[in-house]
Amino acid sequence: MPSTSRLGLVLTLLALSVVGAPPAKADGSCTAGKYCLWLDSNFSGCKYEFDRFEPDLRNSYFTDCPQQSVNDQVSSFDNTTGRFLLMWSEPNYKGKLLCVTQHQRANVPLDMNDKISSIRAYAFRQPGCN
Ligand SMILES: [Ca+2]
Repeated sequence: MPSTSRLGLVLTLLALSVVGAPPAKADGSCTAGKYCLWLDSNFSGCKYEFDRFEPDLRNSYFTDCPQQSVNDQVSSFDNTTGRFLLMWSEPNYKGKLLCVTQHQRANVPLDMNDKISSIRAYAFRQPGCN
């Protein structure tokens, strides 16, 4: 076998191993410009990364745990954007409200832990948020 085709085979195998790599494991990082939610506190467990409004988290599933609904399960979050996030305990932006500031990364307060059901982002701080 000429060395050039052997090199080609090696490169093909390398490419296949990259393509066939398993999806990224759950970790505590969040891509810049996205919002991230975790099933557990301290940015651990299943993660959901998104960048849109979420009127009803019953329709959303953790990226790395496709059977696990995000609804009523969120215990920590990371807002890597310059926007303000509002999180509600009920779908369609209703119920109890949790205000998240720009670039805030924290555990969900105890009174909202495992309750968040809808999320919306705003360019400006909203009434009802300090
Ligand atoms: Ca809820």
